[in-house]
Amino acid sequence: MTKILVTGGAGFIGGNFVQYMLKKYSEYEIYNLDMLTYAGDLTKHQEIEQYKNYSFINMDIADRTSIEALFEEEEFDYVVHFAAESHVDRSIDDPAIFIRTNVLGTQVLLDAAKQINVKKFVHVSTDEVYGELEFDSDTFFDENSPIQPNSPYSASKASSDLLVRAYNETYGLPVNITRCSNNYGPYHFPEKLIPLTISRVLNDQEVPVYGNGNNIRDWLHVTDHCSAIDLIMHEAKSGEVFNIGGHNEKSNLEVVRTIIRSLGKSEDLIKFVTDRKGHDKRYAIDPTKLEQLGWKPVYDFESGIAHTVQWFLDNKDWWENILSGEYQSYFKKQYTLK
Ligand code: NAD
Ligand code: TDX
Repeated sequence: MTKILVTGGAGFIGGNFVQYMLKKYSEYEIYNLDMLTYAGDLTKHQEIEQYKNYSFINMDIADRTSIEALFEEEEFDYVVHFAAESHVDRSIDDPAIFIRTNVLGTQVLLDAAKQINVKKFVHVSTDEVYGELEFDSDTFFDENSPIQPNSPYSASKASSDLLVRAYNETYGLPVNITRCSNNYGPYHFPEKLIPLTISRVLNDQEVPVYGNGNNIRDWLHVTDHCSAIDLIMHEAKSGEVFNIGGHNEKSNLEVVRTIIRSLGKSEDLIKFVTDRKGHDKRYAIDPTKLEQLGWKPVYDFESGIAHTVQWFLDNKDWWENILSGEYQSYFKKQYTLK
């Protein structure tokens, strides 16, 4: 059987990817490697835990000895690397863990993958490595846009991208780098704008909007990100970089208003708060290269948000459990809100 190691498969996108792959390919063995930080949880995988071709490995990607021993033992065919510290605000507060996990952790995995000659190492990165675009321009990020990260998070992701590129050039490790726009969907951790807004609006609590709310993000439903990675993993030539995005640019205020409207609540819940330091103005993806490989997203923004809001309504236990834990102290430190 083909063995696929998914790192970060207890988190938001990796978790969706593990479920997507298990449901689509019964002939693959899926190994979910995750060290279960605040952002990882296995309750999302109750349904797939019985699958014979699924296993969980509790491990730190930066633990070189354990990672190298694991790769020697299992001889994975593919590595799809999601594990990371992923929240920009936390990186502004405490960058060090972002360098350890995102840079050193990626290097450890690359060394282990090189040692056993994996067929492909897919490195899941982000459009934030390109920095920001101006508001009133019709420019987009393409795969040749300069790498100009602005936050400690995006700088750590850019550093890992460059290592992946170097391992391909220097050692011939077969790789792809993917750079996706902002995701949303089931199991999105409620520190990020969309799940934060949905959970707070459902509890009739204020929603913090940074600055004037005019910053723009390009949104993609997580299932469409999963299908893109599936295609790239199987079909793309080694060494290629792919941007992933679905032409859904929205200002933060538009996003928050859409959610408030869909839940029948009042816009009085919007609270403008101090802006994020170094807040990137606009992200927008040109996905032409990926479309030419045959990819098409299923969701537009309206249907994707409707699906996501319904999921949060149907899965209150999952996010209420998160809100009641360590999250409380993070939230109090980050915001002063009613
Ligand atoms: P997430 O924070 O929800 O999940 C990250 C997972 O990685 C968690 O399960 C966590 O436990 C695990 N992890 C963290 N440190 C680890 C370590 N040292 N060893 C093992 N596991 C560890 O993140 P996400 O939003 O699902 O993002 C996944 C990947 O996709 C990241 O690499 C991120 O940069 C990238 N990405 C995210 C978005 C987005 O909108 N969320 C967009 C583009 C790219
Ligand atoms: O409380 C908030 N208020 C607010 O106005 C939060 C948490 C965010 N925002 C704004 C900041 C951004 O302009 O909303 C926008 C989206 O913010 P986040 O959800 O934190 O996402 P972003 O910073 O854009 O980064 C996300 O997309 C790219 C992911 O967290 C990254 O992991 C991914 O690489």
